[in-house]
Amino acid sequence: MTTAIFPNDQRAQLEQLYAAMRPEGLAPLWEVLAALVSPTPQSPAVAHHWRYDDARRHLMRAGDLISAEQAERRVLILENPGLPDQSAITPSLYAGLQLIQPGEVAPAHRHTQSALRFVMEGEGAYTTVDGERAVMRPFDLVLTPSWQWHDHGNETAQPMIWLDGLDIPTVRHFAASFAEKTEAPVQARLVPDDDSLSRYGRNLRPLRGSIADRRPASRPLFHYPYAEWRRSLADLAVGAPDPHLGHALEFINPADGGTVLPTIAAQVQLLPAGFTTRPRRASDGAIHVVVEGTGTARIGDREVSLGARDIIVVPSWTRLELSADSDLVLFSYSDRAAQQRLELYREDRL
Ligand code: 1HN
Repeated sequence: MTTAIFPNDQRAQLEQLYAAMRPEGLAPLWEVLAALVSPTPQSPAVAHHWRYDDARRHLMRAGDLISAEQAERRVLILENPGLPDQSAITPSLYAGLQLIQPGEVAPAHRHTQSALRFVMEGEGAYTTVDGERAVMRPFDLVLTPSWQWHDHGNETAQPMIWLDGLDIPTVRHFAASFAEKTEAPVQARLVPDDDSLSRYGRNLRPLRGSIADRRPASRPLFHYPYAEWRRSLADLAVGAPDPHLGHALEFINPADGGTVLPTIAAQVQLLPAGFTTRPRRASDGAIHVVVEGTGTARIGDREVSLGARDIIVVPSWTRLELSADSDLVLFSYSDRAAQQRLELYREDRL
């Protein structure tokens, strides 16, 4: 309340006016303008760190108490402490850790929310996207684009855990959620496993209009295996690291060279042992996952030590500085894709 700028009698009369107009759906802009149009981003999200082993312990306990089928999706939401009860890790994004036990299935459904999965542990379970299985290995990236059917299954003997990243708060913001389920819990396999990797993942595509061109033209690829992105990152790391990013690669949609999803961008970084980035801030809210190595993240005025598979969230316009003890490999995703489409994205290299 900006009471100080108004004399007392004016204040009282204004308050009377506000009370009279409120039931008619009217409110004074001048009381809220400065907060609405802040000179720089003021995120309600806070920096936070989830230790993988701690989260995993609770997730495995959930595995004892509820089946994947009963839960539909057995997931622990990574809730930002600054956004309680909103199922949000940033104002626009969601993150969760999902467990599929041996023999379980997570039944088929589709929704307008776009999703990515980043595999944390386990090998050989699958996600089926529109009739095609992606067989998942640790640190693979798998997409389920908006409105594509997807179910998960684990026919291996080990638990499978991955990080789910979705644009749930963004879709909620637009009140644009649509969802439906199939009759059968598991989709039929319509094509060989990882068919789209060979058709669209090697700088080739089936001739347009041919029967082999079955994936949507705008989003043909949905599996980015660790074995492939890690090799590219290793080859890149022969050169000099970028002072603010280290060695960094973005996952792209081969159809247009743009972000993997319309709302979500994804990337990997390698910081050589002993390297510290220069500080940087950006208007996207980002989630980082430790793939290899150990180090330190300074996020605003917080400092956290990074261990295997730990997850951190960096809110919009928060200074980030990363240090690597050993070679540090990080995966991250953020709402940069949506911000760029809306012409909002900015970054500042300090
Ligand atoms: C979803 O479809 C999955 O398919 C995981 O595994 C988490 C959270 C909210 C809404 C849909 C999945 C989800 C989700």
